[in-house]
Amino acid sequence: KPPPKQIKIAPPVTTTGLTDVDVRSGMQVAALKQAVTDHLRYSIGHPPVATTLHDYYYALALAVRDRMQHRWLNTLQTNFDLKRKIVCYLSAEFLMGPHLGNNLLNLGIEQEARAALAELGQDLDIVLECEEEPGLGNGGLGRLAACYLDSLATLQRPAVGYGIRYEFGIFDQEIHDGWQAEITDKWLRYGNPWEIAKPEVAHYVNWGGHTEYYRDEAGNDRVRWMPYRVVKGTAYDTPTQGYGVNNCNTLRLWSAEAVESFDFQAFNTGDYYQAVEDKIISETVTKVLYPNDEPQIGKHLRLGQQYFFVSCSLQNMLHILSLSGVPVENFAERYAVQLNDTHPSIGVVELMRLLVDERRLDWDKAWAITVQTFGYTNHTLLPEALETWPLPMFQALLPRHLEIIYEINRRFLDEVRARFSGDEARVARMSLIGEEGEKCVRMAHLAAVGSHAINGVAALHSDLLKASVLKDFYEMWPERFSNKTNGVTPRRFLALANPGLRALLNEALGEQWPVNMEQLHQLEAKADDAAFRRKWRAIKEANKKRLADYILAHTDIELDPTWLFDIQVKRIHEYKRQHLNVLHIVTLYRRLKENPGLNISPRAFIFGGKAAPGYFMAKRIIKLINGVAETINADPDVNTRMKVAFVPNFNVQNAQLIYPAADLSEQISTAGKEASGTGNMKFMLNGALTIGTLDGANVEIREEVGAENFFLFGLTTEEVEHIKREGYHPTDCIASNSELRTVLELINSGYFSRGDAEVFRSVVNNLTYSDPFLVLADYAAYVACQERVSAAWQDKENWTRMSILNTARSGKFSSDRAIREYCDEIWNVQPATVKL
Ligand code: GLG
Repeated sequence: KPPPKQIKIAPPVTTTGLTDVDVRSGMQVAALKQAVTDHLRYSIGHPPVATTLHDYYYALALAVRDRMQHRWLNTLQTNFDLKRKIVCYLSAEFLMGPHLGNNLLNLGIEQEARAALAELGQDLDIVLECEEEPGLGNGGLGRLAACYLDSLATLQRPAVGYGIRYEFGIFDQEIHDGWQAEITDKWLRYGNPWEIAKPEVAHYVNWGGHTEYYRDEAGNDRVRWMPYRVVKGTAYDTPTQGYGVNNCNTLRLWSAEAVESFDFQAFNTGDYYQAVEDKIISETVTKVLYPNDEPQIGKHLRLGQQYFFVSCSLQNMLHILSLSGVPVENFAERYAVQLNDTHPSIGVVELMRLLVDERRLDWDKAWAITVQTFGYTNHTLLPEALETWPLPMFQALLPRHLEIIYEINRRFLDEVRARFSGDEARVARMSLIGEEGEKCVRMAHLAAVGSHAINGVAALHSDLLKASVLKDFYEMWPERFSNKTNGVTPRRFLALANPGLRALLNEALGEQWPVNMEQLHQLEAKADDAAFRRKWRAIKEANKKRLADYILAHTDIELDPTWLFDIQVKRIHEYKRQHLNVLHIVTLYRRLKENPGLNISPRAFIFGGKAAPGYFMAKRIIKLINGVAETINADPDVNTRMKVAFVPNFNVQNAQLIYPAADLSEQISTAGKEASGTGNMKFMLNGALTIGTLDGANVEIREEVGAENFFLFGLTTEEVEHIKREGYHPTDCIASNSELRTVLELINSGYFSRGDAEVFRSVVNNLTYSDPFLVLADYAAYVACQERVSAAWQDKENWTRMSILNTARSGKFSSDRAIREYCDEIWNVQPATVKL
């Protein structure tokens, strides 16, 4: 039969004269306005009398998503047609932050949306505040994954972010009487306009049980995994739009459900109540994000989460591969899979299982594919953060994987013995199984053995990685190691967060800088232009006013935007040393009390950050900051020259107000402990000067901006190690520094805790008798460095010059640079332009 004639159907015309194509994809004000109105009516369905501000947010979000949908589908089709290699970024965390503002920016329709809402009587800025941000991450690691998705799309690289759709993300932090209180993050409560549920995209994940051996038709010995339970993972897709391009990639998050027709007969009792219980247990898997940043948590369910999302993701890749008719042997030519820390490193074993047990490839072929596929990024050297799983727990959950690990290990250790014959100590050190104390699986070793590329996240960290945690692996495979210094997206953290500066940069440099951050170097010439400096200062002051308003609304603390804004925002952790910052504040306070005429630069000390709910010392540090704030802010002797504020619930949304308002960025971790830091980069982008140690990416920030524009203090990594080797005695620091002694005594006396001397005893004792992060050893240098800051602030013009130079020289820290390096040196993934 001849094919039916193609009939052209004219798009229906709405009463406004817009075609429905326009209403779904038009980028002009009229189309957007009509789209919002339509979504209010057809998607949300409240009568005008019940329409809320949130409804406007939701309707605009849906209208924006429609515009992305078009681009997203074209991207998927283009990738499929061109059979391009795809980056699969596996991460247990994606800290995306609010989507609406960012998507408007990346689509280039902010002004149009603003005007469309205005015609409907709404203010875009107020509507933007309605968004509940998806807090599916703890801190730097999760936010890095989000920045990388932004750059991948912007650089037109085919990519999928694979992760977990936690029903509850990172807890909301409230401050009650100075203490942190954790509130469940019910982010899905009012729906999520950005995700598209794909219930038909589902994979089944096994748990527990045992393995059986059998002989296949060809006479080969094979293994069958007889699980105790099966959980179903379904996909939820969030399109991630590139900036100024049509490319729109996918963030695919897996949600766990029960398999009701659990049809392994031996286990199927047909009991309805059992089935409901099964549903509850299954759904638990993706219920909540573990709120631990650095230390590993070692919980059964956490391993379950990791295996769940990794298995779904790898099955999904195999499924798509066979859809496109590519043989499984070509897996590594089509997928570059990156392990964001060891959390997804069970993927190495799972891919082996899928290839050997299910696709019946022979071991060597499967192993070659696996190693060629994976890359591993290490994010920390802290021993307490390196993941290991006790063997009994691992065996109970993943019996087949443990067998495969033993086989990987057997072959690997043979290789080690062949290379380093007679060195049994090395063999024991490198084994995938730790034997000292409780036997365990070492996930970093697994990731290193199963990946062709291993990288750290800043130059110093990559060097330390090769010299410490993965030294033996570096000696075995030096060619696998490289550095990929972290980066942050200038779209969200400069263009979106700092519209004032964006306008000035557009005026001075044109509009290409958000995708070509090296152009910022052209600002260097402007640093000597007094009129430009005036504009620069006015923008900074307006940003400080904006933050001061926010802080007043959320804490009742009033800050003066003409003061120096000295800011430390990040997770609360002893190695990040928020308490060192506090010691300086108390020092300054005492000096002012004793010498009221002292000439200091008036300063607002601003903190923000969450503590892991079970981290005793971190929670005390929050209480200490708030105690010191309460005392100082209420003291008329000093509060015209210094104040302290703790911004509750630090998240991506308020971070966008905080970074642009900073004059001084606190990056004061113990040298060798902060792998990179990325907040340091966000501050620099926005023209803050850094006070910092030679740690993580601070080293490279200082290199880029020049030593004269950076406030350096403190022990180096080698000095820290030396002191620790020699035996560190914090009491010596106290004995030789009477000011430090007085400061500690004041804190210990109950002065900052309404007379209760118990509250901070543990903090002071810890510093006095143990001080594992050398706070006291760096105290004097830090205080002296802060005096240099104070003096530098007095020279407004020069401070502004330095501020401009910080932004001008921040180009290296764009995530575009980082992603180009990953694509060229690890993933071998090329750009693919998407046309509409
Ligand atoms: C880690 C490190 C940070 C690093 C981040 C991203 O502690 O120093 O910047 O990953 O690589 N847990 C983290 O946030």
